[in-house]
Amino acid sequence: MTKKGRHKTALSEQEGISDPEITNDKAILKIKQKRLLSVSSETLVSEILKGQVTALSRAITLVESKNSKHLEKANTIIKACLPHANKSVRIGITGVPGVGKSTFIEALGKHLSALGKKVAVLAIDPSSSITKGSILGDKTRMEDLVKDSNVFIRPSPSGDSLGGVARKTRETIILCEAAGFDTILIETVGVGQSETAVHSMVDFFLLLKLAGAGDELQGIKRGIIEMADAIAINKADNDNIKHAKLAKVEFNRALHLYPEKASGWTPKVQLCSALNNEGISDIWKTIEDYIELTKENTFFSERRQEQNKYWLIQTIKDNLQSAFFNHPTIKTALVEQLKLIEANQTTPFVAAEYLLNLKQGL
Ligand SMILES: Nc1nc2c(ncn2[C@@H]2O[C@H](COP(=O)(O)OP(=O)(O)OP(=O)(O)O)[C@@H](O)[C@H]2O)c(=O)[nH]1
Ligand SMILES: [Mg+2]
Repeated sequence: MTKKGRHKTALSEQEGISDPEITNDKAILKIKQKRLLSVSSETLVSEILKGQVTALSRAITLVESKNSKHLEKANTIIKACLPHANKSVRIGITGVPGVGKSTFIEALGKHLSALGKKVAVLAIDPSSSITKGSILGDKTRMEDLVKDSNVFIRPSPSGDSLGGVARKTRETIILCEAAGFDTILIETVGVGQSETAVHSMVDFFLLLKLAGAGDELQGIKRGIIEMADAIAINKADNDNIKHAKLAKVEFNRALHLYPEKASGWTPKVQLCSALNNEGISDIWKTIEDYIELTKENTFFSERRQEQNKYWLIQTIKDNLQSAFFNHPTIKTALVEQLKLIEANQTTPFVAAEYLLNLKQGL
């Protein structure tokens, strides 16, 4: 199309204009970082405990920062918030891209807000740092929820490793709880390892599914079904209802094949339409039933203890790993050893031993 022709129809795109200087990313980051250190930890903690979301957001930014001064401050804040945390229900929501997680969270969030609950929505999506997909998507898809004063939405932190992102999310949960949020919803895309990370930080794990043409169980990892406390078949609306009902039968049958859960809970399969707001209150009722049962049989608190122990070990592993691989001497030596392996001049075991010994002497 010629330049002239572009303006003839309202449907044609206009050429973009460059960002004005004021939105220079680096400048904004610099200003934000300065601002973060200007408020004392004590002030932030007392504001968080009063439920002020600006302070909460700032503290989360400190948690997510890579700057060591920020992290030191973040640790002080988390420590002060810990005695006020733990008083919430943490729910993990997973499913393949496009299944309707964000739409579901919007519907559930509105339902909970109407019940007078305070809801924090977090996301674990290590891929978002590359694609920015979840941030953009959730901002547009959770439009109503963003405006709700009972709801706090924080997009996924960017991180290089799932371990790093997961640790930040766990600490963010503590801050949100201290700020009075009683229901924490954590969205994660059901591909890769992120659902295992989410499972190890929530009380209830909900798997969203779509009804297909009778091959529901194909292509789902066994592990994900085993983790699920409930399966919600979403988009059970219009022409899809028949398929959804059949899928429900099939999932129920499949769930019977799994051993009984340590929680004493029998996983449920339910239908919903997040878009039409149908089935949402039933799913919430299921979650409430689960919480009641597991609090009664003490599984709820035992599981949280187990999760804390798991995260202690996990954090040590993460730290050791990054201290090892980020050490400049090791970085250089690793490249050399990899070359030797390629040239068949050493074995992986000999090379590993050499590198580990090298690190010990550093
Ligand atoms: N018909 C129907 N469409 C739905 C329903 N829930 C979500 N959708 C549509 O499905 C599409 C994807 O929904 P999202 O909520 O963005 O899905 P998601 O799982 O969060 O996707 P990712 O964040 O990309 O992983 C959107 O176009 C929604 O409008 C539903 O219950 N019924
Ligand atoms: Mg989404």
